[in-house]
Amino acid sequence: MITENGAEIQATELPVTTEIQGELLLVRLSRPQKRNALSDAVILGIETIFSTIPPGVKCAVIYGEGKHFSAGLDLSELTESDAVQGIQHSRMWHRVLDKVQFGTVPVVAVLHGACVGGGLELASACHIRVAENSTFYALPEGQRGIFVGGGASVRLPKLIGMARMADMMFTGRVITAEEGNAIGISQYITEEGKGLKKGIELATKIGGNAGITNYALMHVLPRIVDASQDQALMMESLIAAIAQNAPEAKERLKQFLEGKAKKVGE
Ligand code: 1HE
Repeated sequence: MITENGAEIQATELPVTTEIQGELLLVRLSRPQKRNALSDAVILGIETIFSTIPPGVKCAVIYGEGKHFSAGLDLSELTESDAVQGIQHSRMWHRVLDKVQFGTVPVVAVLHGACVGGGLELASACHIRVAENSTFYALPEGQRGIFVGGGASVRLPKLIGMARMADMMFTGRVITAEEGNAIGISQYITEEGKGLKKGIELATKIGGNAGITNYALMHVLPRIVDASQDQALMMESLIAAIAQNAPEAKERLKQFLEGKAKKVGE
C-alpha cells in the first residue's frame, strides 16, 4: 500500500486488524501504545478493509484496543506541508471515511475512553455508536490551532447541531459519555467493558434486516436529509416503492399478517 506521500507500508504492519465472526466483520484499531492515533497507515488500512468487505458479511463493528477508542490524527505526522498537500491529506480522509459511511455494510462504532478529533470524525462516519461510560469527546483542533479535516464539519452538526460543535472547538469543551448520549453522539450507552457485546448484539440485529432496508438507510436517507424538501419527498417515495416490492418485504409482511412475525418491541 502506498501512502499520499509515497511511502510504502507492508500489509503485515497495518495497525488495524479484522476478524470475521459469523456474518459480522470486527475491525479493531490496534495501536494502543499511541492511543489508536490515526496515522496515514491506519486510515489507509481502514480504506482497504472497507473496500474489500468479504461476501457474506452483513454488518461491521469498529472498536479500539487499549484504554481509548482513538486520540485522533497522529500529530507526529503533522509535518511541514503546503496548502495543496494539506488539502490532499484532508481529501484522503474524506475518501476513506466516505468508504465507511457509504460502503457495502452498516457500521457500528463501539467507543470508550478518548474519542477525540479524528477519532470522533471516524465515529461520526459510522451508522450508529455505542459508548461505554468511560467515553469522552472533544475536538482539540481548536486548541491545536488547526481545523477539523476528516469530515466533522459536515457529519457532526448532523448529530449534535452546529452550535454544539462550534462550542467544542471554540472552548475545547470535553463532553462526557452521558452528555454525548443525551445530545445524540451515541445512541446507546453501556457500562465499562460491555460495549463490544452490545455492539455485536446490535450488529447482529441490523445484519438480519432486509438488504434493501439497510441499503436505503445507508445510501438514500443521508441524501434525503441533504436534499430540498421537494426532491427529498420524491426520493422517499421511490425508495419506499422499491423496498415494498422486493420479495423479501412481501414475505415479511405475509409473516406478520399470518401472526408469525415478532410484534413491535418483541
Ligand atoms: C499521540 C496522540 C496523537 C497520544 N498523535 N501521538 N488529537 C489530540 O490532540 C489528542 C492528543 N492526545 C491526548 O490528549 C492524550 O494522549 C489522550 C487524552 C488521548 C490519552 O491520554 P493518555 O494519558 O492515556 O496517553 P498519553 O500519555 O498522552 O499518550 C501515550 C502515547 O501516545 C504518547 O506517546 P509516547 O511515545 O510518549 O508514549 C503520546 O504522544 C501518544 N499520542 N495521542 C500522536 N493524537 C483529519 S484531521 C483530524 C485532526 C485531529 O484529530 S486533531 C486532534 C489530535
